[in-house]
Amino acid sequence: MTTSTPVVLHGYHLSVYNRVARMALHEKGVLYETVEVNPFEDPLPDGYLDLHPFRRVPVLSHGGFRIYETTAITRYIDDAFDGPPLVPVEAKAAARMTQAISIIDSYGYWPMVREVFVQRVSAPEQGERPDEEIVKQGMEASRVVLGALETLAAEGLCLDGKTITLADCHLAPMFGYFTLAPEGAKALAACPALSDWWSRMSKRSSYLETEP
Ligand SMILES: N[C@@H](CCC(=O)N[C@@H](CS)C(=O)NCC(=O)O)C(=O)O
Repeated sequence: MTTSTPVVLHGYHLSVYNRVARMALHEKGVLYETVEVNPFEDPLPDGYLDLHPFRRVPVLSHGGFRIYETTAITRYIDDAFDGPPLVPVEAKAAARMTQAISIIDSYGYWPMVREVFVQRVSAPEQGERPDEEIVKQGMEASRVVLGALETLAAEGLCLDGKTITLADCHLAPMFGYFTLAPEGAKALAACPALSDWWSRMSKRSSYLETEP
């Protein structure tokens, strides 16, 4: 399959995981089309469950090849297309990249995005009062995640904001939302290596061009 085969990303414009995939496509310089699917709507568009039985976004389609789960999607993007490699060749750096992605997926997404960001930023935008108990609980869990990622960033094998990897693409959209909450921005400021990473990443064109 060549790069002239159409690349289509089914996703929701506000979704962090959709933006992760878009950032990887931008970093590789891949041209793609988007199909808007809001996974929170019921019912989902006809046939969507055939693309993603777990009712999530995104799904990538490249010719007849379809794939869901963002980590698999971004790995495919890195392997299938020309452009700068997004997975380090060196074993320890590659392992740290995978570790950072796994940390944010397993322990970061829910508290940072679905608790802190949704309650502090989205709820008031929709005229709702934030649930302070959920924000507090989300911040407690998020601080553990920031601490773990600060250790990785300080070590220097990933998240240096200069050599871009799939971990940068995976983390940046979540940090973008998290830092819109004042307590999120304050907690990040207490992590010097991660703050350095974020000040570079948040100015990167792949991040800016994929702004929801
Ligand atoms: N494990 C999935 C997670 C994707 C995910 O949770 N996407 C969110 C949007 S950011 C979603 O579709 N949420 C719908 C829901 O929770 O019902 C992946 O890596 O792609």
